[in-house]
Amino acid sequence: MEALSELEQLLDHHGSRFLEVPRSKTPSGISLVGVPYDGTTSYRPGTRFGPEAIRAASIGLETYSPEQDADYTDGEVVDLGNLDVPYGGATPVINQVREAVGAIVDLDGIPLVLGGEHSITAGIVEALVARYPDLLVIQLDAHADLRDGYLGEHYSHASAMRRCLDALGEGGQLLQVGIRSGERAEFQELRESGRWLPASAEQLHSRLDEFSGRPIYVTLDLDIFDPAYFPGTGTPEPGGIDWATFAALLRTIPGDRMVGADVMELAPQLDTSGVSSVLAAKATRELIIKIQSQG
Ligand SMILES: [Mn+2]
Repeated sequence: MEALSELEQLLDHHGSRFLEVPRSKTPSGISLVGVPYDGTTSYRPGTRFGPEAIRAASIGLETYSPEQDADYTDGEVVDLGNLDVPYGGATPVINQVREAVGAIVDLDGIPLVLGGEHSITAGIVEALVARYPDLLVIQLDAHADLRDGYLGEHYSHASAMRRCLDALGEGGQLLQVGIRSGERAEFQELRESGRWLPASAEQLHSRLDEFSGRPIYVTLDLDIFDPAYFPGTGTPEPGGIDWATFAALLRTIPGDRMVGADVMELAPQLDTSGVSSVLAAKATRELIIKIQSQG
């Protein structure tokens, strides 16, 4: 029960909710938690407004997914609300995320984290690796995020995957899908490491064969989508994917092995049409249903 009271202290229980998912202070099944933080954002800020925008936009969505022929109400889902994070440097926030996700996992919840900026993922993965040392992280993203710190910040959002690799150590694995932006050294590492693959369902499917039976974490940086479909993000990068490609990628991932996921980098005010928030909410619904699915 210690983890539960610790978690309760970390959560803010006001505000809207995702679809019709009940608010709860206790993790149960898939447990949504928002992290409204954008303190290391290097270009255009605003992802701190992501979690609430995803919840607000979800009102326009159905609970049923035709693509997966399932309804999220078929399984257990709760919305824990947002972490009450301090603004400023990233380290206190990452510590809080690690503690909260650790508590969710200790209470047998499956974390589904709504960002916020991508640096947050390091705290999540650090917590998950403690429970799942052979974790496979699948990164869907435009950016390599392999810098070893950026602009003086160890936990920068430009270092998200470097910090995840630190956490994964020898036992864990990372696949970096759809990456199309980074510096020369990052791409050299991507090519040499074998971790890099295009946003192709066929290629992801065949790579996943190497990791059969391992627990999977999916980190979705929404800027993997083309700015034409998803302009509401801080560092948009032309040349991205469309919804159909995302759905195909998701189909290849075995949901019954997923131990968590996140949806990062929505900056809702950068898209006055609101469509980016709707896409983020739909991606969140699809991830919930994917985790609930047996395949
Ligand atoms: Mn990115």
